[in-house]
Amino acid sequence: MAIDYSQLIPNNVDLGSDRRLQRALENWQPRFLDWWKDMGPDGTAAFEVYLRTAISVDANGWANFGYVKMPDYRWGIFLAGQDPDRQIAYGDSKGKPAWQDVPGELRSTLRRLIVTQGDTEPASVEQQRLLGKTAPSLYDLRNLFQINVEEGRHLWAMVYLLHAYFGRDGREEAEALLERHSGDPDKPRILGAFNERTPDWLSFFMFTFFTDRDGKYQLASLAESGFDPLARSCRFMLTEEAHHMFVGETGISRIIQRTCELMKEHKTDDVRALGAIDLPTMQKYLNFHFSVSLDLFGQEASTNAANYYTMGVKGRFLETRIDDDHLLTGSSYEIETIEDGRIVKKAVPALQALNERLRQDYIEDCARGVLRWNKIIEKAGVNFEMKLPHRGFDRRIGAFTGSRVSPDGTVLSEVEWKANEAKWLPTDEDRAYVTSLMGPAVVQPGKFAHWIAPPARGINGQPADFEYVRFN
Ligand code: BYC
Repeated sequence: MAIDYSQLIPNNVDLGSDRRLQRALENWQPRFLDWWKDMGPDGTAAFEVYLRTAISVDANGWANFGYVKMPDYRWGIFLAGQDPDRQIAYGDSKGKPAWQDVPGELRSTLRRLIVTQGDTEPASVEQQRLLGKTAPSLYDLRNLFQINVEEGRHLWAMVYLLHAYFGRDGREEAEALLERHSGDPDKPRILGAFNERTPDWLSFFMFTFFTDRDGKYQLASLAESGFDPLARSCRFMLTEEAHHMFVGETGISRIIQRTCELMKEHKTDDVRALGAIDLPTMQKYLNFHFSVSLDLFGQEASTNAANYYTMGVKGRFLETRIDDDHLLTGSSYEIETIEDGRIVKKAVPALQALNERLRQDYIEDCARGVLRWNKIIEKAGVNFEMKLPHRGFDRRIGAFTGSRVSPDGTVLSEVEWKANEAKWLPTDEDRAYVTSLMGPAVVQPGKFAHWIAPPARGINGQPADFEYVRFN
């Protein structure tokens, strides 16, 4: 169904035919806008930003580019097209038609998953709200704002589901999504990574590379949900997520490129003296963001995950392309855990290991990106290799919690850890240095901060010196 932009809330769900639901969402809309004003990108209400807006959910040509003031962005409800013959692909309901409504017995489970997903979206906007002040270019500023408005829309996607399918409980949860805040000691966001700070652009690019990629994998699993409206919401969200990861990957690539250029030009490793970010510091930021994002996959052995799968509410990454029985009752999966101070492999029932399996898919995807970063370093003739740390490194959730594991996967004593921590994770001094580079935003079209290379190409075929943001 085409997106109807004549409505107060643009949508392709025929919202106008359900007056009650429409009114409820129209009530929530000003609350969302208040939240955007208070917690969204700071001091930007008058900026005109070259943004893309969805005009259709079809694969070809869904995006329309133009200048928009962010509070006027047409946040709306867009679900990918419906396949009337879609069947549930796994679990106890395998082969049954996908549910168009919430089965009573799955209500609280589905609500919880939708709330957890929804909570991350405004959280990330809150984490990034001050970054505009230090943008390294107009191009980067525009990309930040594009991500922010799309995370806002992802919140809308989950709020629609809560309002449309979960009655009063859903409406209360939708309110609460605006009341919890990232890092708030009393009402924090639900998942750990979304209470961390994103104080500088190195963190931002690492976040969009690593944490948005968790979004890709979680959304892909929810896109397999038997609850069809959730599956269709997530399918469309995934098309937007791709750009966020692109921003992260190319952002880091451009910092690496700049650093390597300076290293070669000045024949030195000490690029800090030249106002750039040294590769070891980037590696430490990578270690931090990777391990925080690994935590987002939950416990290695999880009965929650087994239940989600068996009940048909959350599948595996690309479930329908996997060649097995899609029940997993008789199979096992090897996870890593710590026993007697050593990392050991242990077979657990495959159903319980679904979080770990998804984490593995994610790690392989991250590794491909790191390989591309290393190609840039290699091509520049610099002798350095970026590496993903071991999955047990600095974890707060799951089997490695409470243990000390080095990036190469050795279990350490607390003393050994303390002696090396500053080599592996950003220190206060590293953070202060990176922050010191975040000067006032670079706002002349085509100019870039000293520590980052320009992008290979601009947005939507525009040149790098295009006026991506106009300040009013
Ligand atoms: N922090 O059995 P377990 C995105 C809790 S990112 C705090 O392993 P489960 C985005 C867990 O809730 C994608 N608590 O749990 C990216 C459970 O609590 P209870 C977000 C945690 O349910 C960038 C207990 O520990 N989407 O979209 O199998 C920008 C036992 O754990 C954490 C989703 O996450 C944690 N990290 O797995 C913008 C999808 N991990 O039951 C957006 C929806 C676990 O003991 N969520 N716990 O009270 C889920 O599928 C699952 O909730 C999780 C956890 C995979 C997160």
